[in-house]
Amino acid sequence: MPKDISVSELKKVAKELRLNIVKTANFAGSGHLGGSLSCADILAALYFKYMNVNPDDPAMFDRDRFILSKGHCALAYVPCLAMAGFVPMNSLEHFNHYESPYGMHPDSKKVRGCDASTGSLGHGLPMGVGMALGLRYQGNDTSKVVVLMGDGEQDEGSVWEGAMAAHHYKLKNLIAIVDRNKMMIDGKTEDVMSIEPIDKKYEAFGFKVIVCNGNDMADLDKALAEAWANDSDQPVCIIANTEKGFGVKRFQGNVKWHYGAMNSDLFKEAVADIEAMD
Ligand SMILES: Cc1ncc(C[n+]2csc(CCOP(=O)(O)OP(=O)(O)O)c2C)c(N)n1
Repeated sequence: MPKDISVSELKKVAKELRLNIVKTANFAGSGHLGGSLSCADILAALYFKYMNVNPDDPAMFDRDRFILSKGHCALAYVPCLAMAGFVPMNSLEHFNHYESPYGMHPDSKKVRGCDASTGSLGHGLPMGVGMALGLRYQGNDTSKVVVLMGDGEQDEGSVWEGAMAAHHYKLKNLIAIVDRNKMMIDGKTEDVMSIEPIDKKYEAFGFKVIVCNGNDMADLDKALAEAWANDSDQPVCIIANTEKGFGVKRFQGNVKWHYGAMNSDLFKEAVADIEAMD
């Protein structure tokens, strides 16, 4: 059951998450800023409104499961888990440091509240299929399994094997989200390996497809509400149109900021840009 939290409150959460993303990158020395900032609204809406999760009991059986298939964006995920109470906020200061529980990719054995170790792209959707089937076999037909993927990640063949299985097994509790920020590591998706029409592809694979603006909280909230209320026997795929680096002008739509390190001036500029967001 989604929590009663307004769009404007969720926007504030997303803004705070963006600030924590750039602060954590600053602690770490570098990070995947572009893809972390593009998906901040999605994570904020999932963890603060939609997903049934409990920081006091991270392994509770009836929780919703989340898989960060674009695992390089632990830079957004771990700060979100900290804000949601799963890990201490001050532990972010050691992100990606030697012997820290947090590397650039999340490790479910080390990060409290993390359901799946990821980083090798293309594995989250097949893992999500396994989790959703496992829940069904255990008699749980209410928990959602949410998988957040990148758009460049769609180039991995295993995504489509997972999609085929999700439809075959009628995994109606599975929600795939594609962070459609139009860029991957080395350029625009449509230049490197065209994925369009991505909505039609998921439709053809048997998904109920919802397209939204993933950086507009009101639109995203509508899309997630529809996904949560899915009463068909189809898995759901949300194509969330976003912008890489959203929130920091210098990073926005700039593939050079897929991964990078900020000097102190740039860090201050990034914080100021985010603080100026409405
Ligand atoms: C199997 C695999 N190949 C290569 C990489 C290296 N890699 C890390 S991020 C990235 C680009 C991913 O692009 P996208 O999925 O669009 O992510 P986003 O733009 O949202 O950060 C690549 C190729 C990886 N993590 N896994």
